[in-house]
Amino acid sequence: MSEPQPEIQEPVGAEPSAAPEPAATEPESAAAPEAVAAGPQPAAEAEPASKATEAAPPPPVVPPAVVETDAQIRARSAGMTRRSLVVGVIGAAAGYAGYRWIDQSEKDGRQELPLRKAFHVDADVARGVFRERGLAPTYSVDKAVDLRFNGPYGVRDDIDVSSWRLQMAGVADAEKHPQYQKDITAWNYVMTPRVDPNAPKTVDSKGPAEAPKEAIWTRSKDGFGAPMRGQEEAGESDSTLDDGTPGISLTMADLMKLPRHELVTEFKCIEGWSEIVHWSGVRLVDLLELYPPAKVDGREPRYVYMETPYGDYYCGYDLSACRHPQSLLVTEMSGRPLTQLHGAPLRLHMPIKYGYKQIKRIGLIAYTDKKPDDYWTKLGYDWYAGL
Ligand SMILES: Nc1nc2c(c(=O)[nH]1)N[C@H]1C(S)=C(S)[C@@H](COP(=O)(O)O)O[C@H]1N2
Ligand SMILES: [Mo]
Repeated sequence: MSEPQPEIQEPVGAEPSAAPEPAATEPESAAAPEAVAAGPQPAAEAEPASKATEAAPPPPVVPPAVVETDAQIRARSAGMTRRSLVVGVIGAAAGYAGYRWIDQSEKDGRQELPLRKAFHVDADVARGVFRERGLAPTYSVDKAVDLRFNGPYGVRDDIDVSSWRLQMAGVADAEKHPQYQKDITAWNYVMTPRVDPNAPKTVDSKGPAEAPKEAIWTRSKDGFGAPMRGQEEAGESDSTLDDGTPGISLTMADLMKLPRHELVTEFKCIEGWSEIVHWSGVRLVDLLELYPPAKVDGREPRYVYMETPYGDYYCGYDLSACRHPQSLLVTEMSGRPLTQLHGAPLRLHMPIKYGYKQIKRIGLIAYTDKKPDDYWTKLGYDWYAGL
């Protein structure tokens, strides 16, 4: 990684540095020293040896990606050419116009930095005005590497991707959509216990270290045989939907109707490592525009909550962060379908946030006006996780 660290790394206010150092404060290290996958820190065995055997999500039924990356937009507005990246069209001209001012304000290397310093007394203002509207730096695709594996929560077993749905709650006029469901919590995701002696050790923390013939982890059932939720250290999410919550239930084909985008950005884990990654998928903002939030007390809800199927891992976000033009719902990394361990069939990349907000295997996106629960916040980390 020869690229210089981007300027936006500089924290505004105290919050990023206020996030506890994983090694020092990780409760799991004290409570369960044998557990390898303690926190958002790098796993000992970084690369899954099982890539080839993992089930891939259904091939995207989409026209070939005709997209323009933010890098390209920016390069063009700066009068440069970037031939290494895909050329194409952007989904919405309106969106493009809306972001142009960002690109222009950025082309000389984030001119707003001095302003950010002036605002440091008010972290909320700074966050809203600068951090979440500024673009993270982008790179040419030849700088990208295959992202290491780092977090097992919610991806310990293999999901049958044909059973995957993206549930959405809090959507305006949900019942008017053909994908409306009276109870989106009743959906049954089909999980297969992973049987893979080569899987990274981090997925072994709830099973025997060497178990070639047996499942390395099995989801518990409750007394009625239903899969139990929130089975990891942080426990069940406070933001879990009530049974009987209506919403919409999207298939991958529904998602693939959105314009494809590619992005080459730096992924940063709070532990201190970072890697430049080539992501492909659809913009979260495009999904949110297609299925906008229902008003709460006459206005937009402030937050978005996401969780894995059965809620083992979960994250909360400001709606504004989700509308950031680089917040991407990822289906492919390095030009290949996501592997199970990297969050197949759908994960989030949000380059304005640390890795622990970049949830893998998203099963639910819910609008809410109540600050959502968050896996690592429960364990002492900063809720915003901003860069
Ligand atoms: N479902 C899920 N998403 C997750 C995690 C996890 O454990 N489970 N870990 C987070 C953290 S701390 C990091 S650094 C990245 C790691 O993603 P990777 O394994 O694809 O590198 O995923 C984030 N999203
Ligand atoms: Mo992380």
